[in-house]
Amino acid sequence: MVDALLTSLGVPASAFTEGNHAVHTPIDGSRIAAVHLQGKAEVVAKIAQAADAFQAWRNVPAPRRGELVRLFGEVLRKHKAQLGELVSIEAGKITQEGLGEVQEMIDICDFAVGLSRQLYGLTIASERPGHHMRESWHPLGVVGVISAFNFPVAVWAWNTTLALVCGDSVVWKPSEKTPLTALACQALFEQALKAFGEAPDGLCQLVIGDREAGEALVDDPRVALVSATGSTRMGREVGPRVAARFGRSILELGGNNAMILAPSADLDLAVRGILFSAVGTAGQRCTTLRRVIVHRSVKDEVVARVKAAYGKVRIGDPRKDNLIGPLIDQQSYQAMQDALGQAREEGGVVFGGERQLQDQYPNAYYVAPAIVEMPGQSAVVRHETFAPILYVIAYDDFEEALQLNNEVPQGLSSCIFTVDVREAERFQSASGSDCGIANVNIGTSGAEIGGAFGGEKETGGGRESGSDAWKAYMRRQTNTVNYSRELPLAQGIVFD
Ligand code: UN1
Repeated sequence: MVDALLTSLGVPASAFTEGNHAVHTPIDGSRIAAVHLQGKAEVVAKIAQAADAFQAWRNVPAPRRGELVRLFGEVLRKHKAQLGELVSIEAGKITQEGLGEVQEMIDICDFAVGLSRQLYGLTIASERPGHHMRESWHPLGVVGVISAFNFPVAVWAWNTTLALVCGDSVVWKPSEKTPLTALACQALFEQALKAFGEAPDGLCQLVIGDREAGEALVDDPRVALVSATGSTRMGREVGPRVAARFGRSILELGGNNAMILAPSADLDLAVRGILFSAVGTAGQRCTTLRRVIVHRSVKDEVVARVKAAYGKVRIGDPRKDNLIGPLIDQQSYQAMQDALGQAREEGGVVFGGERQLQDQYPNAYYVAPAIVEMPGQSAVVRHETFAPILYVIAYDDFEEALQLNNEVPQGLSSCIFTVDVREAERFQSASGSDCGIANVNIGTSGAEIGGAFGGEKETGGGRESGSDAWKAYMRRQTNTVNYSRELPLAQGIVFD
């Protein structure tokens, strides 16, 4: 299924046929490739190479570093269709979303190229005569990127393009569930390197491995920054381990994203917003809409309309004309069924959620998206289940809705549908949503790359992608220069 595709993307056959680790497609559960899992020694060797590459790369002028990323963007534009298709095969995303993910890579390339001429520092007024102060941003070191199956290529690109223009080298450990897209990204990046011609060897490394490989990356003091995207459980291990060696981390972990649906909302818009956010990517985005907090006066109508839409949504092979592809694997399916069982025990009324197409695909896990009307925000609602389950909770008073929005351990994305400007502004104010993303009249998922991406609380606090997220990939230096013939001391101290 994938051999020709991988070859067309420049991946050598030995990389996906000769390994000890089987790769399956979630489309029908069949085995599509085998890759070699690398252990600690191989990871350590790659980190050493990346550390050497950093020594040279940090001295290349930033706009020149940007040129490498510009070339990579061109390579991606040329291979968008093939890489998008590979994302569909390996991660199960529908064609539109596979292509969208590659577009997200192209967008971040453009952003990073512009940034390569804008790594601005500050000038600071000195309190001393004949002195000036400034703040400079310097390359940081080796950046370790740990990414998840659900955005197998874009999240790597967010991190890598910024790291490269910032003068860093990169070692990437993708999810074991999606090594093929990673091999393809590496092959495409090598095309850009070739066109660029003068990058140091080992600038961007790929490690296909399991937990052992991840640990080697997390624990190595040469890895200055670990940017990890995945579950809160993973982040709970990675964060303290990196901190224990005084490394830096960017954590982008679980979300439990809500929509407040106010009585004034444009319901047509809201239902469309719910549909894309809740069932897109089969509910497997960190930004997936998991909770609708809806005003009691419109609840029945909203639930009826969402159910009607859910009933019509086409489920099946993500490369065909469908809107929902498969879950990534059997464990995901089991986790979804367990959550639905728990929801029933906690008083929930479940609509949908059943397995689909089982006869056609006995080894793949397609599900109908589920809507669960809950009496309140019980334990199951507070937990992130990575599947298309949408909990619906009624509210009477706006303050109560805000409280429900914030009363979960995670803090990634949130939104409100309202035409009441007071509610919209309050939602985005200091005492409004406590999430890293707070939208008005659009859903919780599908953010553009231009904004900083990430969230608070158990989401981990990190920011990737746009705005000034680049600063996390550099080290800040404060410079004070004396151009006088005196040596005045700060704070007026006399020390003669
Ligand atoms: C993720 O699921 O880890 O905002 C990233 C979105 C995408 C990124 C999701 N741009 O839904």
